[in-house]
Amino acid sequence: SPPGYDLWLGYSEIEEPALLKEYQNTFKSIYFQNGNEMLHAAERELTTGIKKMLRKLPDFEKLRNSENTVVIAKKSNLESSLLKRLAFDFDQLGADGFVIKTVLFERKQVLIVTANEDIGILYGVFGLLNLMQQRESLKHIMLSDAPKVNIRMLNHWDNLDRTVERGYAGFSLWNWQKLPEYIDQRYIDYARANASIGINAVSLTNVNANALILTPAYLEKVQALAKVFRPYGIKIYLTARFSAPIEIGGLETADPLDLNVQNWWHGKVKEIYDYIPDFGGFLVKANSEGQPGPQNYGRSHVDGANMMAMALEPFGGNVIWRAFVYSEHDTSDRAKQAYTQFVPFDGKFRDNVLVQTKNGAIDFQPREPFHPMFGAMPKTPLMMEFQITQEYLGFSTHLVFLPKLFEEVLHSDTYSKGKGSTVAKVIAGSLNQKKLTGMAGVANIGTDLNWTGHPFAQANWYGFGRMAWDPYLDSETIANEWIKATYSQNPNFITAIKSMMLTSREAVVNYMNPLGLHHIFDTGHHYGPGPWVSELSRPEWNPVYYHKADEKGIGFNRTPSGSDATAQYAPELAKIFNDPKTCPEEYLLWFHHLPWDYKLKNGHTLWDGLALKYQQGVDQVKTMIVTWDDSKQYITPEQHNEVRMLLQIQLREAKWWRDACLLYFQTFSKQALPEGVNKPT
Ligand code: GCW
Repeated sequence: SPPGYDLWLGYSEIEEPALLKEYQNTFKSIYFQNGNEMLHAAERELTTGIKKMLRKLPDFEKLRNSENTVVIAKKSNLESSLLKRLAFDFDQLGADGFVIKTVLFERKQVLIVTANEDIGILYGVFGLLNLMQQRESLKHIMLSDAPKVNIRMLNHWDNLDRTVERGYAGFSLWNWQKLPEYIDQRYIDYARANASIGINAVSLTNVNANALILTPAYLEKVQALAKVFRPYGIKIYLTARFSAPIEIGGLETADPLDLNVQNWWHGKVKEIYDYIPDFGGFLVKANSEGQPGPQNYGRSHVDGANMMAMALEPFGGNVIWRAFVYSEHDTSDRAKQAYTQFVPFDGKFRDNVLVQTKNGAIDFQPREPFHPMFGAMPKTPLMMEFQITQEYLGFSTHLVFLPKLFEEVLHSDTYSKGKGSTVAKVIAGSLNQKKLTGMAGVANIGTDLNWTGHPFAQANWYGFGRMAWDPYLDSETIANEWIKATYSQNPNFITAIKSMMLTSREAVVNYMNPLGLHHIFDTGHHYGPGPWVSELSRPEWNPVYYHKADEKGIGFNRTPSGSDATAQYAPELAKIFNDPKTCPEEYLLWFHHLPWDYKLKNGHTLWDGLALKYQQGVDQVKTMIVTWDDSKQYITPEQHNEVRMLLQIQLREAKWWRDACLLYFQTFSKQALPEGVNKPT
């Protein structure tokens, strides 16, 4: 396969002789329970992995016998004597969980992979392959794992013409023209990659939706994809355009309280389930950025979401209703609007509705404080929406390891039930005893040979999946796993590249949006810097709205003397954010408008400190380049070169950000650059 195509499923050969020997002894004779297409998919994956890692294939047996050194079967298929040996409480596994354990059975070591359900076996096999890719000994292995979140989902923003909104890795994978007959191998490999990290849901189409996806001509094609994804435990969701009853249904209205509209959705849902019996449900962007919605008819988000929920309920489907709303008619702080619109509806949504909320209150910035809604809707299943595609983080050109960002958000404390009420607990449902939980990531995947454009952007897909499975995982563990599975087992390489990845997120914050600055991107494409006044009509689409720089100072006052957005957080937090002395400096200008000579904690003035942060970002990219060049010997020249070239662009653009922002802000601060900050060239 072309470079990077295999993602983290390269299954590189085991080189350490002792470990190779151990594995060869372990995998002498494998009993793999026969069964449906899901078990077959799992068995195929194990075969591929073992063949590549061990160079030779052991016997796979369909009949259990005393020679078996590996037993892979559901609990219901294990003999009671073996179960006894295993001594494991299967209740904790649920449907998706698995256990991998080596036991002494009839005087032989037997490695067991077991689960309650087929899907647990699939995840268990990927878990086993992961252990081998991590070069873990299996001699005394005892690993049990189960996901902490129900819906672990990718949101593709793919249009039917195969362009991808905010996509930087080629065109959409979905070849609508050739579907349903032509099944691209990529669909299968995509499903494998997702299953390997536990992703179990995908929404195929852009949230800025085209109603045509709900017509039979397309449903047939979606059905074909569903068939490919099913053995890998992946359910399909579709984006539902709220005005679809008008556009494809011939009705005059899409009013959710209109009986004809309700009937239309009931009929449509039934039709979809005829094609796809395990259809997941709808993902809806309504009354946001010009998309139609219930408010067009004077109805509320609850009216809209519940109307669709009722249609889906009989079939077990869900509505994922997005909370990313802000309006040109609302002149209050944009950061406050979603909370204002949604929090009063807490407890009013039907049971199969999840409200999907972006990690921050503005829009996928390099850094934002967590969205205050996460601490304010205890009666509603809140689903996290992260952006894996790097709309505001240098597209697929800049190396930025996003699990650092995800972790920061998930570890944030909402204080909604006192200290320790983290966002992770809200998402995992443990804080408010939620039965339905979810996490979505806006995909960064396209037709590029390596799927994601930047080879390191693969780590963001990988890391998202791992954190959706377990929101308490830390980013360092994820980086470690990914490097080993993707690049190399060499400890020097791993140490160096891990530290490069872990600093990369702070670097991008520093050279783009330090000290809580946000949305100072060039208008429309959001790639380079553009803090100056833009041509756009809506004030909140104008970067000056966000930084509010003037001769006196810079920043957005969101304290009670300003927009009072801090009041949307728990009182403990609001208090911390309201005082610039206690407000974490990474959020300083998010919450405060401060004079240019305001003293930062390190003693620098705000102007000097800001300039030094921009410089630090540039320097961090320089260090990344040194690290990468020093690691050349551990990878192939091609692997080295592609990232080397990308890092050169990143460095040039980090300087561009620094120079553009500092020159612009300097027109207000009217101060010289401090020592240590390079002058624009
Ligand atoms: O981040 C903004 C993007 C839009 C996107 C929107 C959303 C799909 O600039 O391209 O539209 O958010 O999340 O709905």
